[in-house]
Amino acid sequence: MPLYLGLDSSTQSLSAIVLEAEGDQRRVAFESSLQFDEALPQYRTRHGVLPSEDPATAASPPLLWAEALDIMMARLAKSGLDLSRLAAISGSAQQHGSVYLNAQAAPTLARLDPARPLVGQIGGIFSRKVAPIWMDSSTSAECAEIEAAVGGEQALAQRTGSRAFERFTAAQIRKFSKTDPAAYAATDRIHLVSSFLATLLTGWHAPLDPGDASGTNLMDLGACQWWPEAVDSTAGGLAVKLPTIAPASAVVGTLSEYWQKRHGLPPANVIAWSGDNPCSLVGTGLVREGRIAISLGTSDTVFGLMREPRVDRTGTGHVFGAPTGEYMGLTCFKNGSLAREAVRDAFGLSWSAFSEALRRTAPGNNGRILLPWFEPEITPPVLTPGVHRYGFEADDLDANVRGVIEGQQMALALHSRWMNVTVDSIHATGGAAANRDILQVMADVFGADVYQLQVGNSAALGAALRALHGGTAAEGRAIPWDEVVKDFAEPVSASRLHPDPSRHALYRDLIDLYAACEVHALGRGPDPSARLAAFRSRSKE
Ligand code: XUL
Repeated sequence: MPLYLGLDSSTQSLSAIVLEAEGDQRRVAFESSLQFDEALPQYRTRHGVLPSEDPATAASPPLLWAEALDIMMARLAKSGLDLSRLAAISGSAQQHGSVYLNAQAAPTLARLDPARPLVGQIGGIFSRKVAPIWMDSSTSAECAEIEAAVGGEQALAQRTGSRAFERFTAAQIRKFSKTDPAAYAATDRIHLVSSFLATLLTGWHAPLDPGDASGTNLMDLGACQWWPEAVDSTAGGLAVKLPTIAPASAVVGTLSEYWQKRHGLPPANVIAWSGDNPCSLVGTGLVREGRIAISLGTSDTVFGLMREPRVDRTGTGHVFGAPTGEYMGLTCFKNGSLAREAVRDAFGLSWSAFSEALRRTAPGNNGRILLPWFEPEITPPVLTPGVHRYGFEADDLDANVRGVIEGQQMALALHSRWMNVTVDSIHATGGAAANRDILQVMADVFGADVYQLQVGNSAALGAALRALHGGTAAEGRAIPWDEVVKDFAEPVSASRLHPDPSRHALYRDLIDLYAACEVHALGRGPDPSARLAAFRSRSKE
């Protein structure tokens, strides 16, 4: 029976899932994960990111991702699986991050020595040692410049699916071209994390898929090709430095001889890699419109499939290409797991003590609200971090625990309204989706059933399912998406959490107050403290 490998290079870790599948017989045959900070401490990352004095900048070493890939392939080789059956590989990667390669990259990757580790051989292929990643918010000036050059925010959003965002690749490339023009000139190819890792596997410059390319602010969403106006407005000479864009299910090469000889792997097809969110769309089984998924990971994201691109006129969300060839709507929050951890650590709690605090506090937090901006935030845009507490102090354990979870869930609900989806059920994924107390708050805030999924890492699973989809299509036996995700990405019915109608009614009111707190904290509206006090006395009646 053929095997399909999905890899997921996220902010903090690299994971792998191997599926064994033929007809109705299908199972997860291998799963493994390595945390960057622990497995590769020599890179000195914290949560996968290089320390920086400036909270607005965030970068990671691309060599770290390459070394992790080599280690994971070695683990796979030792898994005991009959890898001669490995038919196809695909991958998922954190979105937006960019890797800058010089002209040495192509010849170096074409003649790697399988007797030696990858990392010792590719040190010379980078024109920039670090890769700016999605957590970077240092490019507001470049965003404004790009929008002005293409005719404004709406023009850019209509064409590319998003207004200019600091973490998107166009603004990052522009900043690099301005601050280090010599290194920019020495750059032969700019990959996203996804296409960089695919390139390491195939040994030549791999194309990008439309899902990840739509996270650059450079792709024409309708044509699934680079939009020359945005490309030319971003940096001089950029067009020739960008990879090509291929359909998400395209075979972009085969596993190069390096991997075959080094780890005893076959010349398996490599299917275009994509971003973690497009992969998670498949990994949470959302191949039909009408349901949404919420991923509670390093970033918290809310997303769903769209048949037609409905661009967000408020400028909050994004429309990306979906692996099915359709579209997906997405809103991203930077203060995800690190914000939950910040509260847990501030009180020295274990996760079970954190959950206990959540259980013993009243839904609605007695009208107390926390805006969880521990780091600069993406949604809404907050460049200077700062946690805002309305009605309580920083040392109140219970109010902070409930405050961070309710604040995040209300922000997810508020800022996904633009997608215009009637949400009756949510597929929950990401590390924190294992916590049913958090998911109950999600169900109550959204007024929707919430399901957990069998496979926790939906991005890695989605990558493996994309390998299955692309791999079988390449052999001329294409499988419809419904069947691809069947069994693997189905919600577990026994895991269903129902919303409580009275709690949902309470959150429907509180969410307006949450929105008022956001507007106030951003300096654009009055202090809502009196409204919160009125809410508190009403809920005591
Ligand atoms: C999405 C986004 C994050 C990253 C990291 O737009 O920035 O979700 O993909 O996971």
